[in-house]
Amino acid sequence: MSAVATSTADEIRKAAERLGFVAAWAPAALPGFVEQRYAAWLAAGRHAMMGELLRGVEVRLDATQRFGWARSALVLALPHAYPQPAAPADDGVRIGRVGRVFWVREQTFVERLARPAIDAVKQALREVGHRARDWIDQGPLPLRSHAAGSGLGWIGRSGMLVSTRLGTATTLAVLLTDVEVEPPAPHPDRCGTCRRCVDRCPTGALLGDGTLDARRCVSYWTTQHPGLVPVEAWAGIGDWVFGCDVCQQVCPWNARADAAWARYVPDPELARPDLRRFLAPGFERAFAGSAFERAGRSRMARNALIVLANAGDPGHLGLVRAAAGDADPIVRATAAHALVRLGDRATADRLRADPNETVAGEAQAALLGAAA
Ligand code: B12
Ligand code: SF4
Ligand code: SF4
Repeated sequence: MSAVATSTADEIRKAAERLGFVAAWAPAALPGFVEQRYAAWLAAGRHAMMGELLRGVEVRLDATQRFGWARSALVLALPHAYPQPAAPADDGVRIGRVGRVFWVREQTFVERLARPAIDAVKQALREVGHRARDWIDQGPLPLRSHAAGSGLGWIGRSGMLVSTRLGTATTLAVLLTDVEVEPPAPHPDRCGTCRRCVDRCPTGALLGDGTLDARRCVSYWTTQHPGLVPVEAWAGIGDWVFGCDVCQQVCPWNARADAAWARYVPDPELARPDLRRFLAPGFERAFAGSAFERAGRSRMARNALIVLANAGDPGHLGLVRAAAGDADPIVRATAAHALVRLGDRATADRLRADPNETVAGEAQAALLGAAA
């Protein structure tokens, strides 16, 4: 745990822990090798189409450039090892899996929920004359690097921050502050000879050095990638309709992790969603405030069609045929491939005459691909 220099820092950490966070201090500045790793990752194109990761890299990796007052980072982890809720007992098409972190509804699953607690920590700092600025989730600060710098855990071969107590199921936030702290002792790497995550990743995305190639990662394709998902990536996606947890499910440090922040309440409709709801009207209302809503209906309908195609059950053809008439060309183009996979070439053939060039081209490619 962090060897903080001041009793103020210790008091603030305890205040954060009373609010439900697992908290630890790190220096604001990151070790030089973090930037080298990050730059090498970008140079190799491993960020796929996540262009935002390229922006403002210097500031991203050295927050003290923009916030000259910053001396430390208070790392706040919220555990989310809540159990999977039972699927609703209806006739829904609940064959898609969702990454555990996305089972709570509140957008951006931590921002709204955690905001009052984070503001309370900031207020505690203000009361003792210190300033702070926060970053939660998708912001530009490299949250895992700050967390590794705080000694809360280590960067596993899965790329995740791993803690012996909490496993990998933690959502991270960081407060930059002007509190002076001593650098804590780094957490020893406890992966040892284990390589389960690397070996079991369905797409070989993990490189073995704690980084991944997003161009191969199911989580990237299903949550971040805009537009069409190339058919070559479909097999790896399997039944993951949003996110992917395989590299965490196989991690031995998750076997006993069961801590969950009290305000996290997993929603059965998010943990095992009815795929029909991604393809029918009313998506925004059904998934208001969820990570699905943030991703948007087009991506979720696309993902649902891929899962339906991968399931290979012609009983789902009715849903896929309806998607062939969807207003969204990404959905129609994905439907063309799904139709062919489920054995309905006739409807796919009609899409060759679609007024949208991409849809017509994908229908043609799907039919030719199946014939080859
Ligand atoms: C882009 C992104 C993604 C991308 C790329 C992921 C990746 N591995 O790079 C995609 C879409 C694939 C993704 C997937 C997931 N993500 Co994501 N993602 C992010 C985001 C926004 C930026 C990550 C980033 O900059 N990646 C680029 C790489 C190169 O940087 P990095 O991962 O930080 O790696 C650095 C460290 O490992 C450091 N390092 C290595 N060793 C050491 C040692 C020390 C001592 C130090 C100081 C540093 C250090 O060197 C690397 C280079 O700088 C962060 C939020 C944030 N702002 O940080 C969430 C975040 C990393 N994601 C998170 C989650 C939960 C997920 C998923 C589990 C979601 C899911 N179920 O599908 C998967 C897990 C995939 C995986 N195995 O990593 C959590 C991780 C929590 C944790 N306990 O680790 C974060 C922190 C969000 C949050 N608020 O909690 N994600
Ligand atoms: S999230 Fe899934 S695809 Fe991505 S690295 Fe982990 S196991 Fe592989
Ligand atoms: S599965 Fe094994 S190698 Fe991967 S992060 Fe967990 S302990 Fe480390």
